[in-house]
Amino acid sequence: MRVGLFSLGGVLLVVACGGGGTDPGGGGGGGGGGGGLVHAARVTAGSSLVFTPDVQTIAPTDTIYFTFSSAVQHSVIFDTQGSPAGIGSSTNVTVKRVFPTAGTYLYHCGVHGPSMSGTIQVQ
Ligand SMILES: [Cu+2]
Repeated sequence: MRVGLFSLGGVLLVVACGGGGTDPGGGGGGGGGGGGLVHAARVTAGSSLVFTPDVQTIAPTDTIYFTFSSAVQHSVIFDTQGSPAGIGSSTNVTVKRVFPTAGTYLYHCGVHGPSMSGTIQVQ
């Protein structure tokens, strides 16, 4: 679990990601009901060979969490120039990425190929 310290106007806030274990945001959507300082979205891949949602829309500098929620191996390979680093083949993991620049970012799973693909819309 990650604990961050933010100093806001002289008030010291401790923001802990909600939920249990190592999954940031737990069942929430990130932010944990604390300050609402982090804008986040999630894409999940489980035992079905799809990314859900297959099109996710975020704002520039938002954080997106890729969660591989089962024992089935997945990876993320970004196909669009200017994308953040890809995610290596793994199971039961959550990895966060930030997209600083507006654009349309295509990606696919390196394990299951182009039939398992998705899009991040940053606008
Ligand atoms: Cu996959």
